Amino acid sequence: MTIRKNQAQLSADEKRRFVNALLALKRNGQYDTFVTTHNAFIMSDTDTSDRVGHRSPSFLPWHRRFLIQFEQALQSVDPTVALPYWDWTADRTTASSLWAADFLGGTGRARDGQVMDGPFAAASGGWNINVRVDGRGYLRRALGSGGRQLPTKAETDSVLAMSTYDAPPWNSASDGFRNHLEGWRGVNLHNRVHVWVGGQMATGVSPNDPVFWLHHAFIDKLWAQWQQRHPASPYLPAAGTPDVVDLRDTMRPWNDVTPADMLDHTPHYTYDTAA
Ligand SMILES: [Cu+2]
Repeated sequence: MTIRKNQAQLSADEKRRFVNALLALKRNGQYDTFVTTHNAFIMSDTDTSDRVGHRSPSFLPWHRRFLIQFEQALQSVDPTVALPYWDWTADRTTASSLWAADFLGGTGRARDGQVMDGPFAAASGGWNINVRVDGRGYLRRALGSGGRQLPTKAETDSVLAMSTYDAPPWNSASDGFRNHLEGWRGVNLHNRVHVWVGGQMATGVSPNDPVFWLHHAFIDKLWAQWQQRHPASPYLPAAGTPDVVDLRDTMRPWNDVTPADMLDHTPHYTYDTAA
């Protein structure tokens, strides 16, 4: 059974196995296919046309399915590995163990943003940035640059309190839980974390930084917490919405999975704490 744990609670051995599985997927080419898929959806999801992965109700079930597929790829390398999550309301500084050299490595150097330590530093030789939006082939970060702050627990709780899943026009202008969690409106949770990390994480090729998976695993956990808090609040819209994935519509690129199939995470994994 897959149990997703808080990254701060991982043992040294669990960190080592997770890192090694990431490096193995990078070597065999599978890792970059996930970056390519994510970027294709970022480029095609728009507020006024067909939208699936982002700025739409299916942001949450789409990323849940995407993470399950990635976790299964990791487990094909090492069956003991599960995706950890990063609770950025708690581990909110650059001094967090998340950014230590035995895990993800730290921020980028001032000159060019290049990450200089940890297993994903360019000098390690195992983490070329191949799927990229500019010429730079090395991992970059600028953690908290410009004095940016990660979302607080209080800000996150204010979004978890929203009882409506999503609302017309079902895009980046919507009110409701999904768009506030995604961050196009209000206190801004998910989008702000991408910007706080900086580097590739602030672009469409964000999965180039392994912290992408830990960030989205926490977003996924927040969705589960919201469901527990609002058991009578359904996924919306239910049916008949142009350009938007309704409850029982299939989602690209898989075409065999619907939001309804993704509402319950427990057949796939559980969390270390009550969700
Ligand atoms: Cu994201």
